[in-house]
Amino acid sequence: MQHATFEISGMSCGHCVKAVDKALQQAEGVTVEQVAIGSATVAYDPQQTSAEAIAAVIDDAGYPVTATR
Ligand SMILES: [Cu+2]
Repeated sequence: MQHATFEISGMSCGHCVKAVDKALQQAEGVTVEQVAIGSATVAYDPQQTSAEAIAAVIDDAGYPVTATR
């Protein structure tokens, strides 16, 4: 498993945290480690997904990813 942390804009409350968490939980190959306002940290299987694909999942949930590390 690899790890990635995403900095996310547009998150302002617990609802946003839940929305991002839910989107990540549904993404294949992703284990959510922590979601907070403005960031998310996950572990992922590089055979099933990539940091870019996970960032796209967060974007699609309505919260633009501003940085990945
Ligand atoms: Cu919110």
